[in-house]
Amino acid sequence: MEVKTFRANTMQQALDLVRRELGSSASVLHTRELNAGLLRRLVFGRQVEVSASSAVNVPSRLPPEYQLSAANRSYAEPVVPIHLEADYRAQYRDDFRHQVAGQLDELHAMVEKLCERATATPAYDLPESLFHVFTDLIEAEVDESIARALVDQIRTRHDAHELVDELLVKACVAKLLENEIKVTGPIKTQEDRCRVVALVGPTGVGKTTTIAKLAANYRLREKRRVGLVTVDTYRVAAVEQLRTYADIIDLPMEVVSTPREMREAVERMSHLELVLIDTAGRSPRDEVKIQELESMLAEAEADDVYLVLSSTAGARSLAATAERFAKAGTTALLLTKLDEPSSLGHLVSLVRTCHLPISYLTNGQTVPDDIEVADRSRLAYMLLGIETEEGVTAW
Ligand SMILES: Nc1nc2c(ncn2[C@@H]2O[C@H](COP(=O)(O)OP(=O)(O)OP(=O)(O)O)[C@@H](O)[C@H]2O)c(=O)[nH]1
Ligand SMILES: [Mg+2]
Repeated sequence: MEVKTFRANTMQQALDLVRRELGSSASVLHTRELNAGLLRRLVFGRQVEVSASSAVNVPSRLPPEYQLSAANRSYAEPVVPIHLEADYRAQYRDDFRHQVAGQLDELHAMVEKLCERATATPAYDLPESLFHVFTDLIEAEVDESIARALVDQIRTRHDAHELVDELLVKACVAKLLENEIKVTGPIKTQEDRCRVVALVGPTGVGKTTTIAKLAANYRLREKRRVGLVTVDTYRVAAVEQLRTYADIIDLPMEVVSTPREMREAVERMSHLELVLIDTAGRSPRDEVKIQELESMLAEAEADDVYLVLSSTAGARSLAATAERFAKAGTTALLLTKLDEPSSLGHLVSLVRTCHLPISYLTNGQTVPDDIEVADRSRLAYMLLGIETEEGVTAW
């Protein structure tokens, strides 16, 4: 039995081909629509395929008015798809609805993507490498207006031929950010003077763990005389947490609960080179407690008050927290948990707008290893999500 396949843009055209080649007594055995998906249809156009044979005589599955031999048909007459035979109509309707719903979903996703791209794309033409850097910054969650400002600066400062190499462009962007970052360097201890450093901040950001890291490094690696003071009497377990570290590292430790006790404790430790003060986590919205903190640290005559901020917080919350804790007399930022978020771009606005320099960065729970002195260049690369070949700076 010879079966022939015909393809055309419409069912009408396909049936015309069948009629022309095999005659109007031919039997249509099978029909299908090609390029059913929206994308394929957009790219390749609509196509239908009809398989027919003049050698068999199967009962027609078409309603009488649509049969190939229908005498009253003219070629110009619109042909309803062959699927529309009576017993297939319900099935066809369901399939059609399903298909349309799928196509609408596809279309919706495409429109959304286009809109996203339109908002993420600067309204002007960027050289390709600069454009890639721009989209990488957005992906690293750098605020869009900052990303624009950075690429704009690069564009105005460099000729087009200098902007061909993407790595070079990234290095330029990192350099721009680096110039805006302020750091304190490590805590500077002196043999004949006691330096007092306090850590303050919201709850659970890693203050006590960071105190332990600093204490262990200054005591064990730098061989400094270190003491600990905690004003954390708010949480029972908090004192025990610090005492455990003090015992392991073999450090003197005092627990205080009033400004007077604080002054006395620091005086007793004045023969040491470094006194680290741990404080209870405070809500940034609790102005009274933050004010209390300030009075306590004033009695300690703290040289440095590090505001500990977790990089897991959002950009706006970080900025608000930095502002509210300013009342406690903060002198620098200490960023923790850099190992947790998948990108750190949200910290860019904080380091650019906060007037405080950055002291240390912590990147894990391990005491004493997961801490490093903040370095402007390394921090710029980290925040922008640019890979570097150097490993983590050792203490
Ligand atoms: N992933 C990660 N976890 C950290 C880091 N630093 C501290 N942590 C963890 O964060 C949790 C809270 O740490 P703490 O040092 O108790 O935080 P805190 O700020 O003293 O908390 P409060 O005293 O309750 O305000 C602990 O599970 C730490 O192990 C860090 O750099 N990375
Ligand atoms: Mg604590």
